[in-house]
Amino acid sequence: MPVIRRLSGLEILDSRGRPTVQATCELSSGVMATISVPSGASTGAHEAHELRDGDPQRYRGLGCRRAVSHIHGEIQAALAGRTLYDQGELDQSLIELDGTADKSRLGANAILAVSLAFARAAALEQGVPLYRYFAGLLGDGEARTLPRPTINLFSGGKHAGGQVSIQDLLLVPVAAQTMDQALATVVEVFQCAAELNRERYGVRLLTADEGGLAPPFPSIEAMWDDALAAIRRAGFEPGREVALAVDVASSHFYSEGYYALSADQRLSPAEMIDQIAAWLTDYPIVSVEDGLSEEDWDHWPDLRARLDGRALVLGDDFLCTNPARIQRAIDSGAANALLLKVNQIGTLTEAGEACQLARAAGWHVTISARSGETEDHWLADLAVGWGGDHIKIGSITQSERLAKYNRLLAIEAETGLPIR
Ligand code: 2PG
Ligand code: MG
Repeated sequence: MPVIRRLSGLEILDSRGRPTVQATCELSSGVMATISVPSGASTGAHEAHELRDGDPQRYRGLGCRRAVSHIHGEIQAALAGRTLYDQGELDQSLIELDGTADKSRLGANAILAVSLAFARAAALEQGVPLYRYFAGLLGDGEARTLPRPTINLFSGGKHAGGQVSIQDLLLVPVAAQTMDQALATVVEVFQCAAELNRERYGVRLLTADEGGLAPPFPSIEAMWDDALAAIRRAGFEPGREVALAVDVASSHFYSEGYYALSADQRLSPAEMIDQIAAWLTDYPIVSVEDGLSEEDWDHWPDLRARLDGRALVLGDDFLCTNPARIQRAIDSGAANALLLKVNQIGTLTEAGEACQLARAAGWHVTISARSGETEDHWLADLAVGWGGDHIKIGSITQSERLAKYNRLLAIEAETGLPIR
């Protein structure tokens, strides 16, 4: 059983140049592991609390020195020297030590960094790859499939200049049989889309927070049309070989009961659902994330009923990887898929509960990165270990994203597992 000898933290920078938290966990066996946590931009209102320093003179208030000091300080003092039965016991101790519902005292960033660093150290101590350690948290320790990637092509909303309100248009390489084929397919479509952007808008390859292209589309439909044109130009058949997914991220343009989809479109929830259904008729969309706002509980069941059997109704900000919100959504028939982001809830154990709850309800699970990422690639192991149906990492242009795609390629080469 692992005994923590030492914990330390470090403030590092994420892919947007904003501070985030790295933690190192040393066990009494001498095994040491370091891990870093991501951070979002289009965050849900019900996410666990990232502790930031608030000093406007330093990183515009976003410093993480306080969170880091909790790792060396209070958390280490409480945990060092204790024999921990397992991940569950560690995470429960962290939750109790913090004592708040949203982890705001010690910081969800500090708590998650320790939770994950312990996981990586425990996997090393057990001599198993990280994906097998994760698989052991929810099941028998066997990984059986690789997740199918959903990969950002175009970006809008809070991840780009807001030129279109919806946040991510993603490619889903539905015919790919291997991770290698999936990536080769998407890279080809991406290159064709970049060429099209140059021809239509005269812009060279400029990318948004997650590496997606973000030209000045005149409308949302122009963005969908360009995606289809790029798929065709790359020699693939839209729908049969490459489908589309969307993160509408609609909480960010919802206010007082209306969705400000564009300058001249202020839609009621029913009109918003009609609009999404119309996109599904015109384009091969297989997954719709946050089609409605995180507070619009009344209308999510209508959205699900309308899209059932056609596309996944995926909750991100809406569910916040929070077991209580997921249970409410299951009970009210409000969604049928969970976007799982470990830092929305703050420990591996609670994220695991969220995953199992969704699975038990027959839901689909997409394991997701954040817009602020680091070069760490534990997310790939998590998606394999927890049997994610899809993984959402971002585009294929930036190393904080590619670290995870490359890790998936390495796991594929090592295990020969099939893609879902
Ligand atoms: C999302 C994520 C990732 P963020 O909304 O799904 O794309 O964005 O990390 O900014 O919340
Ligand atoms: Mg989202």
